[in-house]
Amino acid sequence: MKPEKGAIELENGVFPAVCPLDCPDTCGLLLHKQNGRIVKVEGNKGHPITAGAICNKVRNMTERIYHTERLMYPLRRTGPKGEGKFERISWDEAIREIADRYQSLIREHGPESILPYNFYGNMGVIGVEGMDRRFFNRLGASQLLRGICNAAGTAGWKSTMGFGGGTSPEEAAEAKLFIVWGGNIVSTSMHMFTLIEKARKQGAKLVVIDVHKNKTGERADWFIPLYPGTDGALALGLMHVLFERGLTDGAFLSRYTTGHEELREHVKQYTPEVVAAITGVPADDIVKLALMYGETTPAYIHIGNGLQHHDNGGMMIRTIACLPALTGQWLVRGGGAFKSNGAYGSLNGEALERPDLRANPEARIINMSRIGEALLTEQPPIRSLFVYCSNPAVVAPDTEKVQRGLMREDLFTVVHDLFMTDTAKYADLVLPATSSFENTDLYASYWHHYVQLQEPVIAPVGEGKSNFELFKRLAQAMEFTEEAFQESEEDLIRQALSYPDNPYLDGVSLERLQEERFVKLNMEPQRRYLENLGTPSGKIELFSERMAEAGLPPLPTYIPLTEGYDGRSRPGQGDPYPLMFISPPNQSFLNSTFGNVEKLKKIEKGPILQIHPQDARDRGIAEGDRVAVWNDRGTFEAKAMVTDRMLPGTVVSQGLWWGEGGRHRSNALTSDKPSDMGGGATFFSTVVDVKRQ
Ligand SMILES: Nc1nc2c(c(=O)[nH]1)N[C@H]1C(S)=C(S)[C@@H](COP(=O)(O)OP(=O)(O)OC[C@H]3O[C@@H](n4cnc5c(=O)[nH]c(N)nc54)[C@H](O)[C@@H]3O)O[C@H]1N2
Ligand SMILES: Nc1nc2c(c(=O)[nH]1)N[C@H]1C(S)=C(S)[C@@H](COP(=O)(O)OP(=O)(O)OC[C@H]3O[C@@H](n4cnc5c(=O)[nH]c(N)nc54)[C@H](O)[C@@H]3O)O[C@H]1N2
Ligand code: SF4
Ligand SMILES: [Mo]
Repeated sequence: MKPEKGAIELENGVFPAVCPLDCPDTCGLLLHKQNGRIVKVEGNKGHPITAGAICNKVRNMTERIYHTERLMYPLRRTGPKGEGKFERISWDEAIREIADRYQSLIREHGPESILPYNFYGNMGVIGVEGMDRRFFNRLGASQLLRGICNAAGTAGWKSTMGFGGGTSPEEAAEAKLFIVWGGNIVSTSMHMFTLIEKARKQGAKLVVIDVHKNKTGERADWFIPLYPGTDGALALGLMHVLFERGLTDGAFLSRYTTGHEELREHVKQYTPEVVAAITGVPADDIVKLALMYGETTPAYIHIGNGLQHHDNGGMMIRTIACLPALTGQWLVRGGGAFKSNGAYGSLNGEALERPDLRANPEARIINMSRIGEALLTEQPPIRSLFVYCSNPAVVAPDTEKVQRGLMREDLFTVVHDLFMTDTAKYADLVLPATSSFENTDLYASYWHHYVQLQEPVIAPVGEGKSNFELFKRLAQAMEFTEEAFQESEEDLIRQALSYPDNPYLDGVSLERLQEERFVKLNMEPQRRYLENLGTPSGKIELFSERMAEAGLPPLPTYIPLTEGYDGRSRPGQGDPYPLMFISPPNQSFLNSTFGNVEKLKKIEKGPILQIHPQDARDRGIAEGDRVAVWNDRGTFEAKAMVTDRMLPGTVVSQGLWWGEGGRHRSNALTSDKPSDMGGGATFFSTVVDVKRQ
């Protein structure tokens, strides 16, 4: 479909758009406009991968865009922090106040007293990796380590594979065996599930390995439950059987990997019996799965986010990433693995973010997953926080600590969002943001290979401003005169796409995006994929010197969780809290986004705690009881669902709920301890107990 020129001025029509949410699918959309308002959001059938199907969340996007509680103008706090009392002010006043406060903070305490805090509430790169980054670089603010989502897994994957990309969806569709490992793709990447369903019609099989039978597990040919954080041991057990049964590809191992002889010796200890005792997966099933994996080709592994949110998450993903190399599946079309395909579409970050504008490149780095701790203890103190595209009072680990940090009277907090989120309630200034359909921006998927452009379809709602416009105005107020602050969205898009270091971007241009809407990356270089890996040896590193240098075992190794149990120390035997608490996303929200849309909240039926009949019985808990889940960090309230979807000892609650005085924040319980690699968050390595309320 060709772009409609000036969609924003047209009262009626159907206009192309992109889903802005942090979801691998990055669907192509069509927006139906009547009398100047979007009345319907549907999938764009022209998109080669998403092909017109979209999730229920985004079908209901108008409920969010035209929500009665959408912020309409800037606000200044009038009541105590957290209470939510504000007065209307003008944009000029808001911008002036920020600039004045920043100038005096910089004078008195230096620019590192200011910290930006953002994530991917909107995936548009111009808004979250563009003018905003330029502004904070030029300011010299403290730097943010954005590791809350996938840092551990990325580090683990890269230690084995070097390059941050794996099997393409078009190829994965041809697999005969799909292993979805620690992910819930029915809810979180629905088009991947559609590809699997098509392949199953041709006889392919789906195995799901998870700590609870999620919606994907329900639909699997074989669901394998295991104890949290033990997947590394399971993968090593599979390797043990693959070597023992002669199911490894010696030619592949010799040519493309380091350390396969050492690995063969090393995995002798991980017998099915040893691994069964660690994981809770019966020894026979371990052998059966290994044979299935070793004898089916193409075999594809889809690695979800669940694994890397453990304190041994980097190593678990490093270990699983070794499996396709053992069987040579990387050379089979449709085989291999996926953790993220983000690296294929990587843009020119230096041109976008302009680190050269920073006078203090050594400015301190604050880990976003430890924001509570940082606000409470960092020295010299963080004196100002600028939050955008994120809701840390709900999504960050240890929210009780985050809340205490945000309550600090001497902290000057600005929040830019579409809604009065739990975080915004603690702000001194709250600024209204536009939705992505009101902006120009560029979107690349971290799963498929199509780049897309969003052009504004409706005028800004209320006095909302895009991130781009906001930071451009702030730069003016701070009297930043560099050319970088004069440029337009189109300028930044051109700069982002001009990146000779990434051959996959060859031929993708703004003009083509305007003309064609979906522009495929140039996947030609993928043919040389294995010759070109970014590890120190250039090979798949089964043995990694870098791991050893970092003080970790150089060969993939099972490392038990430090918070939680590993099968040897069963719940109730030594741990102060006997249950492991897993809090993955639900289907109807996108992280905390949509957590204020009544229609979607109803579908999810409120915060629910899934608890095993045995654990429920021990505590006198029955179906539907109100329960409190607690540990030293805090309490989370939910309704009990008694179910045997998990092994005893694991409880699960899906969805990042907010509002209602924070009673339903699952992150009240989670630890802000960083993961073993990459400084990632460890949400799922959490022990708790449960009682009836
Ligand atoms: N509907 C919806 N879609 C989303 C999101 C959303 O919030 N809602 N969020 C988006 C984002 S930001 C991301 S990062 C992705 C995440 O999407 P996925 O990659 O699918 O990951 P999660 O949904 O976090 O699923 C984690 C799964 O891991 C399981 N798990 C936890 N611990 C372990 C373990 O030790 N071993 C194993 N084998 N399994 C374990 C959990 O039970 C859960 O089923 O989804 C994106 N898409
Ligand atoms: N317990 C637990 N916690 C988790 C997870 C989990 O599985 N379990 N998952 C983690 C993961 S994987 C992730 S990625 C994080 C995600 O955490 P966040 O990145 O904080 O994601 P959201 O909760 O969706 O919050 C995004 C906010 O951005 C706002 N927003 C949207 N568009 C714009 C815009 O254009 N401009 C501005 N200024 N604001 C905008 C939205 O209104 C919303 O309030 O959560 C993490 N937290
Ligand atoms: S959230 Fe994911 S599945 Fe839903 S429309 Fe957006 S990209 Fe598509
Ligand atoms: Mo994420």
